[in-house]
Amino acid sequence: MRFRGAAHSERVSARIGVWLGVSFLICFLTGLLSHLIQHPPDWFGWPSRPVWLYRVTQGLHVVSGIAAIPLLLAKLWSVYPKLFGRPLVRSPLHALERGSILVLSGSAFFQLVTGLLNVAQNYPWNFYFPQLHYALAWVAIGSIAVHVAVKLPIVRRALRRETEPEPESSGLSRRGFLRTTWLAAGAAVVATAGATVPWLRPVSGLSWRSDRGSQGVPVNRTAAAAGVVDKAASADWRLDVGTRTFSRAELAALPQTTAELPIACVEGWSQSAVWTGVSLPDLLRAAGVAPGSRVGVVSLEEGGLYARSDLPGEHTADPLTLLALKLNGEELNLDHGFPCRIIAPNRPGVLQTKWVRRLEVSP
Ligand SMILES: Nc1nc2c(c(=O)[nH]1)N[C@H]1C(S)=C(S)[C@@H](COP(=O)(O)O)O[C@H]1N2
Ligand SMILES: [Mo]
Repeated sequence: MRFRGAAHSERVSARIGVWLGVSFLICFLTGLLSHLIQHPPDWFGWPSRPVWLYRVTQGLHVVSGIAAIPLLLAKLWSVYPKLFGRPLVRSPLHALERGSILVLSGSAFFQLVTGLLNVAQNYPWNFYFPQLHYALAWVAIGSIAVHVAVKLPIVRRALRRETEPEPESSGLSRRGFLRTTWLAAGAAVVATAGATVPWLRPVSGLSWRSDRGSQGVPVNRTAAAAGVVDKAASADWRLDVGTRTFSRAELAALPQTTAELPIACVEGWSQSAVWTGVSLPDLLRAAGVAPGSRVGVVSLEEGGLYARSDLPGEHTADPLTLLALKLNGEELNLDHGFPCRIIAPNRPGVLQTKWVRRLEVSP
């Protein structure tokens, strides 16, 4: 079998490979960071400032993953003739190399497809997505590292060669193939990045999450879906903070803080809004607790994955960490967390617990 298409050259393959490697590395590091923030080990601390940092890192995670999809397809296209090379296995090292490419392609594909479906909020599986996505990230980055190490001499050679004579072929030239690849990656980024970059929104056809939803902010899980409508709307609702109890009127009578803070969902959309409520340091002081204590946030919601979150001391000492009562100047509605919700700076959306019932203070 002979492959003579312009795309199947070392140089084309190496150039796409470099960009694919860069986007995978960005995607891996930002994903690892997001994982550490959500499941912090003892040695890990995440600051509460700047308020927008997680919004940027998670936006980068989704954008680099999306850019990687056309790059991966182009890369596979440019090297697939090799997959038919014979003999199948030349040496143990060669077998290892081929095996690692199989693992690499499989895990990379899995990551990109599950990530994309997650961004589209489409969950056609019944496993808990983040754990598998996280585990396979290590498999993907590990096999990429092996692949890069093995191919480094070829990549060097291919990138150093200034010009290679174009093979005589009909159809797309090398330059044309590369240009098409960059265009496809750029288009994929622009089509989705509007979910987190406000000025891209008008041209961002696939960023369907932005600006939809009540009070100017998207809603991931409604009060009805969480099964909290009756309890949240009840006049009997009270908030426990350590050993103290507050009614909503009492919360509204405490000093109020207003701040513009983003919700940055792990699914890639983010949206800034103006929130008003009691700052955590003020609330803790009113309850006789020292700001800077660790606090567990418990929702009225029962059994949901996000029915509970933990606020590290750094966040409970930050005057911008709010127990919000208002959103964009209106009373918080049920879907955004009425009677009150947590809005803390520089955190993933999954930790911005809605329909708060209790703050548990740890010593
Ligand atoms: N109790 C509870 N709080 C929750 C959730 C939830 O399912 N239950 N979803 C979280 C997620 S994933 C996000 S992105 C934000 C979204 O808040 P919003 O609906 O006000 O935009 O709320 C968070 N708080
Ligand atoms: Mo989210």
